[in-house]
Amino acid sequence: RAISNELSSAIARNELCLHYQPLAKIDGEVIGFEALLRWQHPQRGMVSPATFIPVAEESGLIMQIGEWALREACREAASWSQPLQIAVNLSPIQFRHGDLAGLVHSLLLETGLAPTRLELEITEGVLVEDFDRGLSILRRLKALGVRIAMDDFGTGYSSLSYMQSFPFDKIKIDKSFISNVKSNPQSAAIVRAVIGLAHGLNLPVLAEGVETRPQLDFLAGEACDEVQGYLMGRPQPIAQYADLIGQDG
Ligand code: G
Ligand code: G
Ligand code: MN
Ligand code: NA
Repeated sequence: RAISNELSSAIARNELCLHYQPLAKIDGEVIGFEALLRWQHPQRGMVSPATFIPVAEESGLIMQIGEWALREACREAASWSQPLQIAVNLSPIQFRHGDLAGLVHSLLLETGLAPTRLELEITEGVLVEDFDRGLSILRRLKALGVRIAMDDFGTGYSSLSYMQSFPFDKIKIDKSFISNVKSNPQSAAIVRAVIGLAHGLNLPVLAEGVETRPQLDFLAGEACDEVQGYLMGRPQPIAQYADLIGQDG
């Protein structure tokens, strides 16, 4: 069967789950987790979101899957003893249809999660596709008290122009820059410049895809605020991080 057909029944069959990856201060203190979708397919095994998110976006299933991920992440985080941040990725398609701000509002009420603990990660696609609509939804989300992070920063077309349109709460530097930071002076210069840009805008900046100690040391030397990557912790079922969320069960 085509993957899009199977995807349409994945929620009902309980085949989707979330893995959680730590978000840390540069000194290593864990301040939250990013929720990352996983599809446990009965025959294909673990299907990467890099494969099925584009399929879900094309078929429109991203509306249901995105709502499922948001509800599940909020519900999970609301159960933790520690009031850590929970970051959830949004697809630009979720801004195009339906009532995203209304959905987030009702999910916060439904789960009891404090709005300030929720961070929504968006890419500039949200503002490329329909600027006025995207901006208006972002403003309504912000008015709810949730935080908005610009994800994959540096990989799009004109990231800079969007930085003056909306008060983002965080910039996440794409991992493609971090992986080359010790081998490529251009990458190092870009990372340094993006950190400078973020700080000039009074925004904290997070480096994604930190895998090695030398990368971490470079980022600390550049006063990067936060880090995420295999060095600090892989995306895993939340049970693997029970000590961090204050549940030892
Ligand atoms: O998790 P990696 O773990 O392989 O994720 C691959 C891609 O899938 C990333 O670009 C990530 O942002 C995206 N992704 C993971 N989970 C979600 C989700 O819940 N919603 C959306 N829209 N994208 C997600
Ligand atoms: O697009 P977004 O930034 O949401 O996606 C995060 C992606 O990065 C996920 O696929 C996640 O599994 C992956 N990731 C997280 N940490 C690392 C890392 O240290 N190295 C690599 N190569 N990928 C990572
Ligand atoms: Mn992300
Ligand atoms: Na990213």
